[in-house]
Amino acid sequence: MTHAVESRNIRNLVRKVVQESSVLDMHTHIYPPAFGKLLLWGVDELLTYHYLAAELFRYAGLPPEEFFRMDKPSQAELIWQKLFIEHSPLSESNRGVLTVLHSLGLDTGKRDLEECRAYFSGLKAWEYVNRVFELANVEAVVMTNDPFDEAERTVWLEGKGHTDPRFKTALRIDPLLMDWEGAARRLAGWGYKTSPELNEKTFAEIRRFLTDWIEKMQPLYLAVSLPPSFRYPEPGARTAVLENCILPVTARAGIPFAMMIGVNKLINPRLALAGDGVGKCDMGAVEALARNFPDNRFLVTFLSRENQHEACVMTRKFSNVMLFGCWWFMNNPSIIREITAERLELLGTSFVPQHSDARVLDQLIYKWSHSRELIAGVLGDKYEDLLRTGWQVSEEEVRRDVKNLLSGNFKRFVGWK
Ligand code: FIX
Ligand code: ZN
Repeated sequence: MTHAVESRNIRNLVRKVVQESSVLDMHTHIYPPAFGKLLLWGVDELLTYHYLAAELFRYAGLPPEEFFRMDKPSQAELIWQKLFIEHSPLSESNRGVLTVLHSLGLDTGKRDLEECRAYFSGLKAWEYVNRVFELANVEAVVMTNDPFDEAERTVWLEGKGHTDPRFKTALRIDPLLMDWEGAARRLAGWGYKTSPELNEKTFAEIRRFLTDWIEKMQPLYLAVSLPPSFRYPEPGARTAVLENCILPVTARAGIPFAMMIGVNKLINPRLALAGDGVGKCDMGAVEALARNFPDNRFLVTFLSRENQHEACVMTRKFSNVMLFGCWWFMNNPSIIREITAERLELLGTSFVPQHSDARVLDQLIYKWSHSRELIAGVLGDKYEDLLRTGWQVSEEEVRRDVKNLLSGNFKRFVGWK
């Protein structure tokens, strides 16, 4: 063993390597400047992120409808006052805003929102994209590219989709599996001969739609968000579209299908994007898909903490499954520590520990700063346990393992070129 790391040094080495290793952020909602208003950035967008909006309504006796009628600066000022000034910003989403501002060199101790706003006023979007990617040490992100979203469709139909190699694509197809009747009408409007009746002709046209958009977007994977009630197989459109369209097309295209499972959409519709809830899903559905479609690859993440242990066990059984991220309500230090340890104990380094889900560009800074610290801490524990057996590791091996976790495992799984 060349240069075995001393046990007393392993923690510091792991922390250093995790900080230095760049990340491939495999699921986000951020876009390059060419996507126009789809790119959100700056302190007012940070403050009005739907995570904070949900928390605001717990303090401010304000009807959500009244809040959503306010303009963005007024929303941001109310959130700043209620969540940061009148109450200590202890929640993860609140702390995240301050991590971003502090990382940018702003003095959060002054609690001066106008001073923070002034920092952004002179910035160009492309300048800030470079600054954020550098500060977050992110080499590339995967977008969420939804052809059913008019603003997104327009960008691609105008040929502006591929403008920055740091922004990779993922084809998002929720309506096909969540609202087949509505999707059939949309596809028919775009010239696909689909009808709500799921027959071979319709299946062929759905496959043509998917193939057209795979050609246009060159996605690393196809993705969908599914409710806890998702079952497979089950009677109805969802299983039919999966079996006859999505799985054959992704297998032929050689790209994984990403299933993000556990969202109960709009449990409180008055909160809009902030109104979604969580539920435990049936792991048997994922096991059946992985078992019945061995030539397909599946990226999977689960929104409920109660699904995490069985997700690790399921992933052990299927090498065509890659478990990823601490998604949304899971993306909190207490849970990230718990499930990262569980995953290392059950899966070794054969998983993707995190994605940011950033919806505002600046969030890359805090989501990766917080996650790196947590992942390094748990990894340090595991290497210390390992060295206590007399096993030795080199710095190169630690760098190899960390690179696999932060980018290599995902790249190999999607056939990254
Ligand atoms: O379905 C998704 O991609 C979810 O991540 C989003 O809908 C959700 O709003 C989010 O951004 C959570 O972090
Ligand atoms: Zn997301």
